[in-house]
Amino acid sequence: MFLSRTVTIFCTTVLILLSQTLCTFGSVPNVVILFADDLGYGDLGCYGHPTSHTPNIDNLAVNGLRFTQFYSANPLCSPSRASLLTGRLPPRTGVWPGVFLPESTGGLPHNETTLAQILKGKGYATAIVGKWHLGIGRNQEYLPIHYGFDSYYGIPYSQDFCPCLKCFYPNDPCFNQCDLYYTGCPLFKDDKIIEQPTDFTKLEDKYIEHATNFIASSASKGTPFFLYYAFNHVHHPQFAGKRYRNSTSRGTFGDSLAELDNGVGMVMQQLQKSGVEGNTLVIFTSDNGPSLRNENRGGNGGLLKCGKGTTYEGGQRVPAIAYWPGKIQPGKTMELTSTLDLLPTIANLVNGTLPNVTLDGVDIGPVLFEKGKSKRDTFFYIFAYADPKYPIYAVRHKQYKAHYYTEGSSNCDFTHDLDCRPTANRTAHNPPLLYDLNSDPSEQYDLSSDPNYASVLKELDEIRRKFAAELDWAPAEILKPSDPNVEPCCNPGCSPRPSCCHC
Ligand code: CSN
Ligand code: MG
Repeated sequence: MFLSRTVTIFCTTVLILLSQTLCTFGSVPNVVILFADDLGYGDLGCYGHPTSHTPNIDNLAVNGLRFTQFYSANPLCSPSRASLLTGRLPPRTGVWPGVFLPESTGGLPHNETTLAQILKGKGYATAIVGKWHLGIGRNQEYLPIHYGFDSYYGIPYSQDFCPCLKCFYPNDPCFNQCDLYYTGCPLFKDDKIIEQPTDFTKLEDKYIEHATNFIASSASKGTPFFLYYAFNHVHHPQFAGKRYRNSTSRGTFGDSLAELDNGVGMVMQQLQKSGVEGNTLVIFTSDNGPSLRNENRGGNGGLLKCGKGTTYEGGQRVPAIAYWPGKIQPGKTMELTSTLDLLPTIANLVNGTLPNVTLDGVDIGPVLFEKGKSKRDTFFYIFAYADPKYPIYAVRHKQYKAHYYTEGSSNCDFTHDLDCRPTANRTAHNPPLLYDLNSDPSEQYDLSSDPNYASVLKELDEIRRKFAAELDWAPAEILKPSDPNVEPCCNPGCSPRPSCCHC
């Protein structure tokens, strides 16, 4: 009697465990994050650009969910990327102020938990292809393979931090300023440099090959996978290979964007070929708004004010599309959402363990899967060159946004709006500038002197004070001293630098 009961319980337990294993095995989705660099709200065909050629991304938008109020965590590259991978704002990650340079000794602190580590904990294969920009380190301790990624293939920072030799096939020079005093752009495989200087005209094809091989091999093994494909496109200097040079009517920016779009298409094609499209969550978005310092070779923020580097809408509201046939209904959502929300959303989706730290993201699963409301009703804008003395430049709560400080950016030089340019020094606003983003997404009509909005101002100010008081600032990683030996060189110890770093 006792024995048979034990056997029954044992057998039932085994059955439950077995069926759970089988069911989770079939249902744990793959995750693909396609992350563009400096792509503005107005740059894609599906966001209204008249001459961009983005058929693959537009197809994701038609068959997926397109966001109209999705925010990158910060208007600049390194802080934005740290926040994407951790779900935490730059003061908490320590990735402030500004961006890592090739000789920076700092990087994403190792006590941060990345989305890759969470997924690794659930048995995922993980890969990053493309731009990292979260540090290299004296002993390469800040490269992605130390943050939960099984493999890395890419250039670890922006391609203007290298002398730009040739950007377009067959032999077109690169436009815009590139830093001639740095070593040639290093292409890393894991922690080894395999090419220096990198040939931009062949780069995207190599990225595509790595990304699609990773999908194919993970899928054939039946291993769930996480691919983080961080394009160097469409950051300046723009580049593209043979097929895309002069392929669009939008000039060099359009050519670079068309090549990015092809990368998206090749990833989607591989997901189909490997039979995993129906079991993969794909997110496409951008690290920050458009660079507006390159005149007609720059990006476009559409109807939003200013761009990269600023806390106006153009700096942080970015295009975003979520795609998962059968799970995400096609359409458009106006829900307030952010790159900060991806970590908690994906962690919950796969039943992963959230790190025991303060997160700035919320689970937006209901927005993705149920046409529901976002749990987020507030967004805090922190300047690109964050400073604890001026911790929060602007707050959005529901449709209202108050700017307590505004400042232009070198990334927006030459644009028509003087508020965006580097000559617009930090300006404190008391009362703050107040905009209703539902009726005025372009931030043109300040409501702060209208007595009808006094209570809105008061509420926003309370939210801001409370958050500023609670916000902890990790030591500034980007202010760590620089060391020329950190700058990647395939011939360590050679001279004369930088030209000897040529392999
Ligand atoms: S970023 O772009 O690295 O993608 O953020 O390439 O803000 O001084 C930003 N900046 C060079 C850049 C300089 C960049 C800056
Ligand atoms: Mg960027």
